[in-house]
Amino acid sequence: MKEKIEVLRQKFQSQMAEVSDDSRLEELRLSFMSKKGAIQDLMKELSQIPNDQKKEAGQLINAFKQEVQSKFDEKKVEIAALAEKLLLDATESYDESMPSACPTGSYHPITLIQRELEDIFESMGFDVEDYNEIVDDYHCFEALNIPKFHPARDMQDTYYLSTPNQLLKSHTSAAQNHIMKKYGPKLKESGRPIRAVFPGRCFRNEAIDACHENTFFQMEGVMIDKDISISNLIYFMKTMLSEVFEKDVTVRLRPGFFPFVEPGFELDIQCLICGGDGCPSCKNSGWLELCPCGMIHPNVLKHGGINTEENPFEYTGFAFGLGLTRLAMMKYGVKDIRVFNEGDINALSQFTSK
Ligand code: FA5
Repeated sequence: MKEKIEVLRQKFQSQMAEVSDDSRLEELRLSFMSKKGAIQDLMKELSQIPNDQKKEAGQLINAFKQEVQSKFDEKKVEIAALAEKLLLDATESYDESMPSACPTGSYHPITLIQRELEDIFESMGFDVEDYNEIVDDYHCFEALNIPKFHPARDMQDTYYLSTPNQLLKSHTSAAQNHIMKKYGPKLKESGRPIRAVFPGRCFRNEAIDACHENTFFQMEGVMIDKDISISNLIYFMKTMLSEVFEKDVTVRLRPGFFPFVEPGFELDIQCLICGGDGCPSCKNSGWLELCPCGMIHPNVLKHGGINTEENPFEYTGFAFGLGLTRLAMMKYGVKDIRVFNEGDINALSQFTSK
């Protein structure tokens, strides 16, 4: 056994001398230390050795194994140090005298709350989707059962591009049609319900005040399957709000009109800035409109290719359009929505996620 180990040691040392990077080191480690490696072969040979020599042979193998392992550890440190040196040499502008504690940036509060919500919805099986900021009239309005000259368009006056038919999306609902077309086939082929949230920046030609901006964020969500009802909608809204605020918040559900849902609701949250007494953040009403929602209108499901003319109620679903910027106001106690777009680093860098 002694001789065999010595031969192996020589082989190991000569191969190790050639190694200069991590991947080659790992290859060598496997060829010696893995279950099919050279040291394991030695262990197998132990069974053929006479009993009175077994103990000594076992100790020799173990000592060799430890020796090999420590050489690997040393080499790993050596390779890392070399890589760092090469990097420093390559960075010509490296200045050792620079202070090490450079100020770091922070995430915008809307990004923080958006990510938090994405995590919450992902944990409930929702896909997170992205969508364009420039959309066409069909996606923003027509596919949502808002034909040309419908009065509901007045509430969502937005900015139109000089390119015909192109506009800045006034709500995240503009992505509903795209989501239905993307996930509809899977719903029909394998029965996988459509569950998706899609956050995004929205634009409106709006009179700006403490709770209205012309550029703000929403997060839309849809769930479509057979037999989806208002109970499903209420369950998801409650779960989401209790996770975000980590405490009971007072909400109210009242009827709301949106041409793309039937029935439609307004979900309001009691203002967390004034506790419901009334302040500029809630337009002195004590309540803040946060998350309109409802059961998706049959025409919208038809536009999305989910239901057909012959079977217009095969699938049902709910949709909601959460005001992300307003949610951030409530979560972080920001009294004026304009703070979010002003770009004041002192104001924006105070927030952290939970
Ligand atoms: C809509 O935008 C609908 N698309 C929402 C919807 C989706 C209804 C799905 C039903 C089903 P609304 O215009 O109310 O609805 O806006 C939704 C939320 O966005 C509001 O509750 C509010 O929180 C926020 N929001 C709307 N306008 C502004 C604004 N100018 N500034 C800041 N937040 C706004």
